[in-house]
Amino acid sequence: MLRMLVTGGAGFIGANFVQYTVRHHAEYRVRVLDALTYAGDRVTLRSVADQIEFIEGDICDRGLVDRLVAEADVVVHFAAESHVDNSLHDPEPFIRSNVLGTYSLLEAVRRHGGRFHHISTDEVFGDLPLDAVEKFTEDTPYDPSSPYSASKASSDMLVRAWVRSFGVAATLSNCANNYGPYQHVEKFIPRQITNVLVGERPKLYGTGENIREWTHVDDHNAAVHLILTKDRIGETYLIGSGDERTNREILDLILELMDQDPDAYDHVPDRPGHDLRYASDTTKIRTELGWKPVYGDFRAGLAATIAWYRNNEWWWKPQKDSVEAKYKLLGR
Ligand code: NAD
Ligand code: TDX
Repeated sequence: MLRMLVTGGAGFIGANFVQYTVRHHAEYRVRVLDALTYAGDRVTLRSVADQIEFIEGDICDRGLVDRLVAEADVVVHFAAESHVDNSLHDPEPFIRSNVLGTYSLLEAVRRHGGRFHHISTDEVFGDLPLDAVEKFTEDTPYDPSSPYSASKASSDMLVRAWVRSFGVAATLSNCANNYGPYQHVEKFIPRQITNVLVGERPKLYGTGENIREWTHVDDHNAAVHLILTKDRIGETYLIGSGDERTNREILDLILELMDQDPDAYDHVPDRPGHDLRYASDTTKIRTELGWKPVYGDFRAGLAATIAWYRNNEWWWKPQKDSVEAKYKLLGR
């Protein structure tokens, strides 16, 4: 058995990763380290609670991290502040958790050895014009726009430096926008679905022409597992479905799938510095590692996600009012 430490395992992607690992990878004994911020909830792991160990704690707690890393063979690092709008309102937690937290983990891995995989985002590259065919590659220079993406870019740079200078056995992946069950209601797709469910109108930032490349969370997590099976230390892989859509298209589809009027939504003021388009060239992970997304049909994946939110109100409802109150203050 390999001992795996998953940071941020009570959040959206981390919890799906832990569930996926328990279901498909019996070779790992999983331990989760999560600070249970507003974005993390133990209840998200209840279906696997008996098969994992959960530790409530902060990745910036150097003593705790040192002990847990010493007891792990593999560390998969998801923990982060993850919402762009929050970073525009208050950047500090982003610098702390995303930069200092990653530093604290890297120092522990430097001392104790073991494999480290760092989860990052395509937002580190900045954005692409709306009308271009160009995509990000692993060699695209970093050019982050928001405090969130700047903090993730910093963490990626730290990982690369620790590989080169200290020989830390790390890999990195930069994934496109994820969707699926257990995504926090502050994020675009869950916010609009749950708005419809509570009788609020969905909210579209600006013109709605911004483009994202939506990738199912299980496809992301399958890619991470594939990377873990290979010893390509120091390598970075882009992950993305290739399915690019404007925000307005996504909203149209949500309204259609939820039997709403096509114009039953509000335009709200745009996000400051709003990135226009993200799109990743995923040739490297497809050809080197043989990864390809299983969730090819976005419409079906979105319908399943809508059904999940419909059936799991107990999970998201407690957060909904406070999230909307926060958006109201931001005017969005
Ligand atoms: P999330 O906000 O849903 O979950 C983050 C988790 O990390 C929460 O459980 C939270 O409690 C925990 N956490 C935060 N700060 C912590 C700290 N200091 N110590 C310990 N735990 C802490 O985020 P997510 O959407 O699941 O994203 C997970 C990772 O994937 C992040 O690194 C993010 O940058 C990256 N990513 C996300 C997306 C996406 O579309 N959501 C896409 C690409 C990459
Ligand atoms: O109410 C909304 N209306 C709206 O039009 C919200 C919340 C968002 N939007 C727009 C902004 C973006 O163009 O939808 C798009 C997606 O927004 P988010 O869900 O906030 O995602 P994004 O900013 O693209 O970042 C996400 O993908 C990359 C994740 O939150 C990051 O953690 C990840 O790194």
